[in-house]
Amino acid sequence: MRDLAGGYGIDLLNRTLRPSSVAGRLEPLAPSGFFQVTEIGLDSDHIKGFLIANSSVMLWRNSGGTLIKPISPANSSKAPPHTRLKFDGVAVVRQFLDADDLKSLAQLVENTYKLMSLAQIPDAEMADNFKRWNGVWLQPLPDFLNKSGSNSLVDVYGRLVSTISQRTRHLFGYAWRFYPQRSFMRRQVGGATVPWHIDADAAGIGRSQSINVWLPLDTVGSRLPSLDVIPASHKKMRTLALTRDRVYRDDTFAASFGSTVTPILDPGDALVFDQFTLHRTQHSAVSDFARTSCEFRFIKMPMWRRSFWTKS
Ligand SMILES: O=C(O)CCC(=O)C(=O)O
Repeated sequence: MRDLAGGYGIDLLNRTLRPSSVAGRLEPLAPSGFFQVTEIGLDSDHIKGFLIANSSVMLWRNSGGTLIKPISPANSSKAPPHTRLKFDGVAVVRQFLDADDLKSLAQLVENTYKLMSLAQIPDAEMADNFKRWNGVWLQPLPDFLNKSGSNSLVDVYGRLVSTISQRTRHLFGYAWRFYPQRSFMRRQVGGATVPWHIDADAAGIGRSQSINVWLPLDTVGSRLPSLDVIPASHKKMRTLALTRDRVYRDDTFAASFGSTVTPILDPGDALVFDQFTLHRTQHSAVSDFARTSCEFRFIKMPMWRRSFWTKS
């Protein structure tokens, strides 16, 4: 038996086995070369165990230990984030933000919510979204902050956009451009959850390529809900007609795309996913919670616009 406490890196979106909080042990399953992970204390209705060998992972659920399916090799912790994003449609990036940037983001969000609840919101759409789902769109945010006399927060916002854009481009490719029109902060209260969907239709992206850099400001995946995601669902979802009708929201429909993974994330970690990856608010979440997150979306320019962009 091999003790995991040394920080054995099983990725599987790091759902439970994390270097700092590993509670499991690896038992070699001769002669397969696989290892069985036991004693890992997973949620009863979710993944119960893994079989891993090099970069391949298989998992099974509670019911009778049946293997479900191999997870794409891209899920290996060794694969770089852009490879995981390409093959799985989702990648966890630990410490995407450093401690200072995280602190700035948390302060920006806190102060913005304070101002939004006190001040008049001149932008009608911004006011409506704040009222309906407690969301704060980023496109009109600098103007709102300026008009509220909070020029220093405009600077903080500008610096954060620049840092998050640079990091995204460094990890996922230099063609990605920040898309404030479809980016926002969200403070979910009272257990409001979002059902299965893809951002391409539900968030009205309207671009052929887009990713979401999802940054929770609370630890999620244990007491507070993370996101459930279905790795590799983006490949097939990309081929279907976009529709806002119920079919994408349906559990059976989503289950036909494969198993769900639910990463545990700390503030500063990012879950980065393709606009066609099926996801929802973690289903096993408690019914009454308050949790804050930011969604920085990025798009890729068409080739002709990219060369124009670089010249201008
Ligand atoms: O924050 C959540 O729980 C869901 C977020 C989400 O799925 C989205 O905005 O696309």
